[in-house]
Amino acid sequence: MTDRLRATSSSGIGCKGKERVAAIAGHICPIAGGPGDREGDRGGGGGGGEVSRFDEVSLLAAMASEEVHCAPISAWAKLAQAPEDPILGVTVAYNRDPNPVKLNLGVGAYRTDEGKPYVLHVVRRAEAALVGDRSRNKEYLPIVGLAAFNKLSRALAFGADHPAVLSNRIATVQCLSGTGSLRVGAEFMAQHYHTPVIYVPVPTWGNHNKVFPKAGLKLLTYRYYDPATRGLNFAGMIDDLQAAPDGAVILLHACAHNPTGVDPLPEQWDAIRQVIRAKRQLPFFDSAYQGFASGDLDVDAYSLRSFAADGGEMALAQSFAKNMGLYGERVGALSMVCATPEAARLVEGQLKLVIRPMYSSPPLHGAAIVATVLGDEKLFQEWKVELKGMADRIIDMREKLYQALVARGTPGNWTHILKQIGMFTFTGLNKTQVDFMREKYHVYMTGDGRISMAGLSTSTVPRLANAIDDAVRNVA
Ligand code: KET
Repeated sequence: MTDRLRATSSSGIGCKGKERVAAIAGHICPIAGGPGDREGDRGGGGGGGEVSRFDEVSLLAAMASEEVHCAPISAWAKLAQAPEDPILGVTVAYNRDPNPVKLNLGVGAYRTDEGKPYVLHVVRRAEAALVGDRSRNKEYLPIVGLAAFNKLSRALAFGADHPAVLSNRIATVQCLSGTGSLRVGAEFMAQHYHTPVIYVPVPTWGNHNKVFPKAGLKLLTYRYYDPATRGLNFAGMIDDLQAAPDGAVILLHACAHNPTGVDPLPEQWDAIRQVIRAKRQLPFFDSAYQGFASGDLDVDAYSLRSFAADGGEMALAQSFAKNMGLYGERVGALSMVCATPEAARLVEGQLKLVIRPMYSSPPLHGAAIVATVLGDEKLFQEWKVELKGMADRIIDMREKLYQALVARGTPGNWTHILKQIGMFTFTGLNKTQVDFMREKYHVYMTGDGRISMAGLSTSTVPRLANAIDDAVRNVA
């Protein structure tokens, strides 16, 4: 009997048609040459093989006509119900809500003032050029991704003339957006770094708490946000970094800290850097918002560049989801800044060993868009204008929401809406108030009281202000 037939007949175990299957299988075996007829098994050109395949088809047809009933017991029946993701699950709940005035301020995704998703003009133009270029093909990228994309991404983060860039001390690999870059970096560190422990700020982007332990790093925290001042707990942060072990990995948000919108000032960054360097810790930057915080790519790269300038080693996970609006294209890069070009070469080799068995090589289209925009001086300048336009619209929404709350006399101090930076406002609203706003006003935000300012528009500000006002006055 062929292996395939054996598999087919055994799949009927516990079913009504089992005997029938066995009878048919038994009838076929002699025709197929019987057990052990390997030539017939392979159907390798011999007449036996041909007959076997023919009868296999008859067998399947017979089984189908026999009404084989399997008991409806799933291998997965005992699985626990998985919770929705705290951020992406907000969109799931929003999509289920039939109310036409519903408002999604959960996920950090930019919307126009008409509340519509926005595809940047430079992206459309780059795509048109790519589609029109008949010399392009769809071959696999190398494991490390598109070379031009890696070079340009590195230059965007660190500056094209940065000594680390010019001396080939940075290993850059294209990854699946920011999350994929974090994960590949973390997997690499878990395997090869001498102190596989990572410290993340409290609070931090929720997925950090999952990505790093999944990759095998031990997750610990340092103080960051002070709810009393709604600002940075600078002293607490410095103390905790001092107390962390020498060599530990320290996760830092390059700019526009998510979810708090609170960033260290340049002089605070310098002090943070001195502690980290003195303790030979390894800074791992997450840069998901370059250009979104201030509207200026260079200003937002201050932290990265100051760490790179002192010659120490560091890691960077870079995302083009927000600043080029390429969310679903999954474009990002992991850069490992190393002490020597030789170390960078070794790191790149090992990163390839992480990537190949995970997803083999990254996708082409989004990286080609980024490389086209960054590599063309005219498109690059236009991108900067569009980026500034997006950042300015968010800043305008901060002003409008603040004014709307002041106009309503909403109890509390709301100046943090103006002071916080980037896509999000960390409102200070509690979970009960968040749930109340969802129930009564169909306003959706994350359970920690974070709202995506980029999802707000001139016409929806009054609705949000009414909801906040009601929640603050009437829900404890
Ligand atoms: N880092 C940070 C700090 C971050 O806010 C996000 C996304 C990412 C990385 C990952 O982005 P990617 O799309 O993998 O490049 N944050 C928003 C979306 C999400 O949660 O996935 C958010 O906080 O709403």
